Amino acid sequence: GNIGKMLDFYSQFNPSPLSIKQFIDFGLSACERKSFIFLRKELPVRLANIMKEIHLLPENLLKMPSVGIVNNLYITSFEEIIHFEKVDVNETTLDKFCQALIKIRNRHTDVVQTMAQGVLELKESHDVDIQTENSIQYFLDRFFMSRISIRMLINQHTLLFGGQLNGHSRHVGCIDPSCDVIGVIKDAYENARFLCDQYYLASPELRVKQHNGKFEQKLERSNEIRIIYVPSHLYHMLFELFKNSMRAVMEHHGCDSDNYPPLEVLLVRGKEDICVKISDRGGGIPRSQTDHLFKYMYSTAPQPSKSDAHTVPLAGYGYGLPLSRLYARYLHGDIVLLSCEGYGTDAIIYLKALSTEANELLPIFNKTSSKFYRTPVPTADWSSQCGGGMATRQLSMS
Ligand code: W6P
Repeated sequence: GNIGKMLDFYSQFNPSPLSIKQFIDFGLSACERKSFIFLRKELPVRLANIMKEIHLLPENLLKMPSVGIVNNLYITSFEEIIHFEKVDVNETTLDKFCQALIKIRNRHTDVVQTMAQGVLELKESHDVDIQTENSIQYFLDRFFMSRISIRMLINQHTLLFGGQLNGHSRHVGCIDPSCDVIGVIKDAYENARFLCDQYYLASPELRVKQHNGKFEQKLERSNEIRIIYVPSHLYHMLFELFKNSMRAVMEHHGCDSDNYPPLEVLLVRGKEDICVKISDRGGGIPRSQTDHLFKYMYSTAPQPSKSDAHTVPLAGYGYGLPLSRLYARYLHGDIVLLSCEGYGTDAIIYLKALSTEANELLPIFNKTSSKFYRTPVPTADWSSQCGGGMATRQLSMS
């Protein structure tokens, strides 16, 4: 049908990744018309690229009701945006466009949960082989990354031009050009600690150290570490990692202990990287488990019961760690876990120190994309005796 043709058309184009510097420049020159012209093409391109990929999912997953729901949301939103393809640009159009974006953002609020539900539906109805699991991992990383990027574009446009301008704030849309990293660390810690106290009636303390390599080299006048970043993304990563560390410490030391080892955070600014290392003495995890913590299929816990009103669905689904890593990777950073089993775990957030290197990382669809969904599990070319021990662990406090 017509929608199919439009999808074919827009999926031919590669998404245009922006750098954080471009986001800022766009925001400061603040031309709503320019933003509109860019987005009415770029949003359909990003939507079409990922919608094409939905159809490459393993057939069994594609048939799950929740995946159908998500697919329909995307179709509706795609259609709403391409309505703006050939309209003349006046005040009314710009206002309608803003309203449409807000409606689309609200429509897609629960997509992560719905997708997680789809994965559960698959697990409950089929045996999932390794190849299917790999395809799902590959897809969800790309799908959620696409979603992060689309929401970023929508947020920037609606915050800059949606009427409620906040002239007093230094923020440019959702970007803080002088983001106080220590401030975000303390904020995320306090909120994770609040949950931890509710759950365990105690919580580990926080110790923070910072080292500004650029200050040391006299490249900066202040040793305060401020970066150009999206504070909400940084908060999301830190909050998730703090919850995991706190949980590990509380479980490892028993709730009747009155002396929990503190969480130690080291914040470092180098020439190229900003590192935030969170060290816990929560007993660590076996090396064989660390990669699994980022897998959607391992972390998908059974649906929290409706009676358990305190359960936060996302935490219950356990997509916190893989999503946090995507937030880091979105602007070419990363999250790495290093554990010493029997002692504790270091979680490191890497961010780009230079706003010129902090470009969006976007999945692109092309006609060879399907090969990634058909790639067989490679045959072993190293000897091995061990099978896959697959203990599932629910990591997030909910
Ligand atoms: C653990 C397991 C984990 C995951 C992520 C972050 C910190 C920690 N600590 O024991």
